[in-house]
Amino acid sequence: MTEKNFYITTPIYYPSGKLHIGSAYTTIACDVLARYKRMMGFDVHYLTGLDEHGQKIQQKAQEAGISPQAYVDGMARDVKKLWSLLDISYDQFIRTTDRYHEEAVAKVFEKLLAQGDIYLGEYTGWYSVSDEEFFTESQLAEVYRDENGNMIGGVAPSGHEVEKVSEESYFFRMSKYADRLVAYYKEHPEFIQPDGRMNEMLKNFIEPGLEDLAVSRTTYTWGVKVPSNPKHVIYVWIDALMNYITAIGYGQEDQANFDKFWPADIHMIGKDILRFHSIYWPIMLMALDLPLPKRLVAHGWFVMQDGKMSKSKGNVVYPEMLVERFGLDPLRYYLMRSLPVGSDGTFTPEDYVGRINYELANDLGNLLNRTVAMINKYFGGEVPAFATATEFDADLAAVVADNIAAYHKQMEAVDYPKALDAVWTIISRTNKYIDETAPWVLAKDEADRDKLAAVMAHLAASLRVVAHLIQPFMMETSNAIMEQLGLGSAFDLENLELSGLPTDIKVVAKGTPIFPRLDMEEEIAYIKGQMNAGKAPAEKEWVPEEVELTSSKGQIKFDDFDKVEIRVAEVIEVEKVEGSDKLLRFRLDAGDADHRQILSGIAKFYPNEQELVGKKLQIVANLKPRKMMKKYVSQGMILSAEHDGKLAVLTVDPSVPNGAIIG
Ligand code: ME8
Repeated sequence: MTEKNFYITTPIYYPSGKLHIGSAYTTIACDVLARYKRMMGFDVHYLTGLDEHGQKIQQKAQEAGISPQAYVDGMARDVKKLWSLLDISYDQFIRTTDRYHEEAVAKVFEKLLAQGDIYLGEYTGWYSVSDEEFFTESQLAEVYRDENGNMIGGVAPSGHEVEKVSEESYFFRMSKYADRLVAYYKEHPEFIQPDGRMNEMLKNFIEPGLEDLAVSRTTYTWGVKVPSNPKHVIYVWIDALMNYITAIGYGQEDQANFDKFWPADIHMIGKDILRFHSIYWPIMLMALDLPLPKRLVAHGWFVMQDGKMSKSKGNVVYPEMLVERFGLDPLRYYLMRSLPVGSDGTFTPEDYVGRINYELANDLGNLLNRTVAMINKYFGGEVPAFATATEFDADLAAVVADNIAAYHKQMEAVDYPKALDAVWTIISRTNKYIDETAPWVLAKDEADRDKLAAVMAHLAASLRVVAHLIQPFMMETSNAIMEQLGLGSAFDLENLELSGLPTDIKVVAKGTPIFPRLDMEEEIAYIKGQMNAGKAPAEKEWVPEEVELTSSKGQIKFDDFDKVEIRVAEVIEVEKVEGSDKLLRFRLDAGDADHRQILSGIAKFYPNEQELVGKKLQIVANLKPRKMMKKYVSQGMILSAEHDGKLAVLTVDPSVPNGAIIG
């Protein structure tokens, strides 16, 4: 007996920004397949994770003013939170900063070096930090030249600028494996899907001659170091691709999962990263003498009507907003139904709300409502046993059977729009069946009682089929349908048939709508408003929500901080306070009508206090005045920093006017 194991992976995401609905697509798409395969009796291993090394992450962390590790830790928490919101049923979450992964990557690199697949050389080329990718001149979307025609820069296809990089680098002998790769493509035409993409890879990258790939960098440090030459950091793509095997134990003591699950059944990826997965990754595996993954599925992108999603355009849609407003199922449904295999899909708020109203609330929701209501009305809630009695039954049964088969075929092909089309064909046919059989007419005549019973059974049976088929896509809706039909959670997708309706079931006494009808205009306006709210790029710039910043006090909200008024104040006079060896009494010009007085306990740090006269200090200006030493009112607080037993008042540049607000 062949083992029914199934290993599916998403790309590991760069934790370099908040994930939008486009980036969430791949992960939901894999989740659907993982759930489908589990229902079909497979032992599934679903891997996802984060690609945490590289220059881009190092830069992002720097911008956020925190260490790369703190940055990626925060991001990993945020991403896991999002996957939990989207109910992603992953079995494993790998982070390339996980120790086991780093160790295995270093080990493999040394192995490839020792066997001569990797060698040391000199690299000069054009590098895009944002893409973490080198480009040849011909691969660039735009090339900048000086007046003599020499290339001085350019723009990658992604729109990011490239910079010239010249450094000592290790190279991978990709060229050595080119013929073997081409032969593999020929023997395995199913290796890259959708069709056509394999040719694209051959034409654009392999036939022009596969260049050796620079696989180390010396210009940054955030990555896995080459053990025998630690000034080199392993190129982030080599590091990242290896996650698919290190996650399941390759190069480690316990290889049980590797033996069980490798080669992967599917690497699901976006079209932009197909080159890495279809050329470099197979070659790395060949060099390691490992079998290649069975299938690469490269999907298109979600774009907006005005092009790619981008914060500066103000057209980015975040999954959290859609889930909060409309629930999870519509989002999963919309994304899986709207992206045709192999091409890009356009997200529009109109389409989003439209699909909820027409396909989910009308087609599916109404069918359930009517069915539950009629079974209650005509049979006291008890679902009649499945039987054939009307002239329309056979056609309904045929349509259901055909579309169950079509559904399975499309699920295997990872063509979700077509799989869902098959389900909606069943739904429409069933709605039509209600019109054809007109149960309200049958109910009038006792002689038609058997027919009426058969119609009710067919409706329940058809909805049961639908609940099964949508389960991998919309868990909550599927469960709700089963619940309302009185079927609990007795799923059996493997043996699904219309006639498989269990006997002795009872629908709920009162069905609840699974999708409320939406006010189209209002909801479209809502989504558009939320998209525009993200327009100001600075405001939406991502900082991990939960980074552990060092602070001796608890966190406060911005509003709390905003209550404090800090101002520039010039020292006009200062003197020691009689009877206290701690206090100094200041007269300050803080832009008020009159000078103000502040007492500050810093005397022992400024034995020669007169040196402070004329300095511009920072004071808390709106602190409630308080009486000190019984006779002096202190009207604020002077800010200072204490460190290693020393103290310094905080000064500002003399050019800043007295009273200027600091914030
Ligand atoms: O590429 N529509 O990570 P990533 C659909 N770290 N898919 C989209 C999309 C959109 N608008 N935007 C992004 C990386 N994606 C590497 C992977 S794997 C060893 C290393 C998809 O965070 C994109 O195509 O840039 C890719 O599949 C995934 O999101 C992660 O992209």
